[in-house]
Order: sequence, then structure tokens, then C-alpha cells
Amino acid sequence: MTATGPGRPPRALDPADILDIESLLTDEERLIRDTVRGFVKDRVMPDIEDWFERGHFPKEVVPELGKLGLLGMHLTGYGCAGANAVSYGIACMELEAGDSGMRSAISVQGSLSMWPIWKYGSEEQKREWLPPMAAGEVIGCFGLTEPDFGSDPAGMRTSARRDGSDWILAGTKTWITNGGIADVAIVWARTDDGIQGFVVPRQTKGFSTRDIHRKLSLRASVTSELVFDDCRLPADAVLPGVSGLKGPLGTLNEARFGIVWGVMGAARSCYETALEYATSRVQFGKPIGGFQLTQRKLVEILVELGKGQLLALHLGRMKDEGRLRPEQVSFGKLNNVRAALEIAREARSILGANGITLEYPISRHMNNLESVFTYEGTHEIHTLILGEAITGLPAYR
Ligand code: TGC
Ligand code: FAD
Repeated sequence: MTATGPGRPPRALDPADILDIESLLTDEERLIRDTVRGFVKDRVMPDIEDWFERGHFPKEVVPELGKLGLLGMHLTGYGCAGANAVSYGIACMELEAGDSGMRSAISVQGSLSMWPIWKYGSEEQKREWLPPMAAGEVIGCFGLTEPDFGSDPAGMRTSARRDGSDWILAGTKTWITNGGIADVAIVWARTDDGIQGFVVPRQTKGFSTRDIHRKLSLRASVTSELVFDDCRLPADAVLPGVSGLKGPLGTLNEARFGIVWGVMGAARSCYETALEYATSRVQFGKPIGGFQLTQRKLVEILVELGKGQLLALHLGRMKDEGRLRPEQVSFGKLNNVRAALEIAREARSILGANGITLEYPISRHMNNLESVFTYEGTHEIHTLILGEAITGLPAYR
């Protein structure tokens, strides 16, 4: 079979890109895709099963991601690459084709830690923190969720009160990606002027972390509790450019956008694995891909994958044009995470018993995607965001 297009020579139909989405990318975007894909192949794939099994995040990978220009890559200045949003999305997709933990690493560093400094920080804060964070020499984390306030961060108890010109930060954050290995935390706390963001260096007296163990999902990623026991911070620890919940929620738009793309990488990995398996595994005297029921599964996966990839690209182009709205990001997160999970479950069934092992990536992706379904706004919260967008009626409370 061949694909033709206006002014393009026919070329073989690629089962991994049947819609020829490749042709919608610029040369630079393709270069970034190939570079990150190569990194994942050489640096992540040989060890990911072991990291996942041991519950280990390879911290030494972070400066390597920095060298590739992937940390804060869609930010400008201060050592950041200044790539477009689509390129950032593509990097997320390629990293998550390896493992969601790898994509989480750049989401948390670039979107959740660097972006609020870049957007809401003072010039001094930007100069101090962004260059080493872009290089991966300094690891950041983002503390919004608390033990009693997950979907509803407006209720947070963590507080920062004035003591002279200093701040005293007190409270607990939990489920914080990279908390245990972070050199700096962006912490959202209640103040007399509403919710504000604070830049909290690791060595701050009274700041401690405890890692969360026995996770069955995102095992190749550190998740931690952050405890602030009356931490004294200087006046200039606050991010001066924002107050109110719109600070952390505005930050989340950036990372949620990356997820829209990232999960399509995990889904693609499941599809490619299932397709290869279906054409080689023989039962009843022929490859299982030759049975109509298996073909239906593969085709359903293919169609959902293609739709999700096109949606990600559409939202990416809108973001690059400066007209992407938060509700549209919710549309993408809602659809693409759900689609990726369904793809993983369907692909797993094609592998039969082999599908439940770590020898193949599918169950690992499936377990990771359960976290992605929940973090950065649960599936239900994004449903309610869209429900409000179309009815004008908020239904959260
Ligand atoms: P609401 O009254 O709607 O809004 C408060 C203020 O915020 C503004 N706002 C936004 N601004 C920018 N972007 C958005 N997406 C925004 N959504 C709301 C809003 O305009 C308002 O501004 P103002 O000026 O009027 O004050 O707030 P609400 O309390 O009713 O809550 C709404 C809700 C439920 C949608 C919100 O709380 C929410 O999104 N909850 C989910 C929490 C969440 O996503 N947490 C994620 C934690 S971080 C994480 O999971 C990282 S995982 C890391 C990894 O990748 O490893
Ligand atoms: P809850 O808010 O208690 O929700 C439980 C269930 O109730 C969900 O199904 C939810 O959708 C539903 N629900 C809640 N409210 C409503 C409603 N109004 N209507 C209908 N259903 C509702 N947080 C950070 O701040 N920083 C991080 O780096 C970070 N990393 C994470 C990494 C991992 C691996 C995980 C699992 C989580 C991480 N989180 C992080 C926390 C994550 O953002 C929260 O888990 C998420 O926001 C949901 O909060 P919760 O778990 O407390 O669930």
C-alpha cells in the first residue's frame, strides 16, 4: 500500500503513523523527536524494567536531559531552549514512550518548577534559579497537594505568615514528584494576601522530606511528602508576580499540556508492542493477528491513537498561536489519558499472559497511566471543568 499527497511522492503506509502525522511536523520538530527517541532507546530502555522493579529514579539522567535542552525547553532566556509548544509536547511523548516517570521528570522540572519562576518570579529569582535548573544541576519540585486537600487545593492549610520582613512557612504537602531529590521546592501556601508561591531551598531549616514507598505505579519516579516545620524564609522567597489560586492553577496548564502529548507516547509503545506480538505469536496454526477479533482490537487502538495524536498536535499549534485556553487543555487531558489507558488494557489482552510481565512494557505503562489519570487534575475534575465551560454552571461543590 502507498500513501500519496499533493506534491509528494507515494511512500509506504507506516503502521506507526497511518495518518502521516509526520508530514504535519516541521524539520526542527522532527529533529527533536528523533533526538529524544534516540535518547530513550539508548539511555532509558536498557534499564527501565530494572528501575521500575526496584522503585528507582535515576537522578543522574536529569543533567543529561538538561544537556539535550529538554528542561524548561519551551521557556525563553535564562539558559532555556526557547522551543515551541509542539516541540515540548513531542519531547513529552517520546519520553513517556519510555516511561511516564521520565516524562514526569521534565513536566515537574520545566512546567511545574521553572515555569512559575519564569512567569511569576522576580528578575533575581529567575537569574538565580533558572539557568542551573535548565542544566539539570538543580532539581525542582512543586508542592500543591496536601493530605486533606487534593482536588480541592483552595482549602489548603499550609500557611506563610510574616515575622518582620521574613516569612514563616508551616504545613505539609504530599504526593510530590521528585520531593525527596529536589534541591528547591515551589510551595503554595495561604497568606494574609491569599495563596502565594514560595521558593524554598532544600537546606532551609525545618524543611524535611519523606519518600512514599510501595507504589504500584510510577515506580521509576520519586514521590514524597514535604514537611515545613516553621521554616524561616527571607522576604524575597515569595514569587511576587501572582497571588490567589490562579498561581498554581495557571502553572498546571503547562504541565497538563505536556500530559496530553506524553500519554500518547505510552499508548504508542503499547500499540507497537501488541502489533509486533500479534504478527509473531502463533495459535491455532496462524499468527493471532490473523484472527478478526485481534485485528479489531489493533484497529480500535490505531484509531484512538491517531485521534489522540491529532488532538495533541491541534492543541499544540493553538498554544503556539497563543490562543489555547485551560478548558481546551482539560479536553485533551481527559480524552488522551482515558484513551491511553484503554489502549494499554486492550494491548495487554493481545499479549495474553506475557502481557502482565515486566518483559513487555504494557503493564508498566498501564500502571503508570493510573497515576496520570489522577494527577494534574483527576479525570473527574477535568470532566467538571468542561461541564462548567459548556453549561456555565460550576459543579465542584
Ligand atoms: P476557581 O474559583 O475556579 O479558580 C480560582 C482562581 O483560579 C483561576 N483559575 C485558573 N487560572 C489559570 N488556569 C486555570 N486552569 C485556572 N482555573 C482556575 C480562576 O479564574 C480564579 O481566578 P480569580 O482571579 O478569580 O481568583 O477555583 P476552585 O477552588 O473552584 O477550583 C477549581 C478546580 C477544581 C478546577 C481546581 O481546584 C483544580 O483544578 N483542582 C485540581 C487540582 C490539581 O490539578 N492538582 C494537581 C497537583 S500537581 C500534580 O498533580 C503534579 S503531578 C506531577 C507529575 O507530572 O509527576
Ligand atoms: P481526591 O481529591 O481525594 O479525590 C478522590 C476521588 O474523588 C477522585 O476520583 C476524584 O476525582 C473524586 N472527586 C474529588 N472531588 C470531586 C468532585 N467535586 N466531584 C466528583 N468527584 C470528585 N501533587 C502535587 O502538588 N505535586 C506533585 O508533584 C504531585 N505528583 C504526584 C505524583 C503521583 C504519582 C500522584 C499519584 C499524585 C501526585 N500529586 C502531586 C497529587 C495529585 O495531584 C492528587 O493526587 C490529585 O490532585 C487528586 O487528589 P487526591 O489524590 O487527594 O484525591
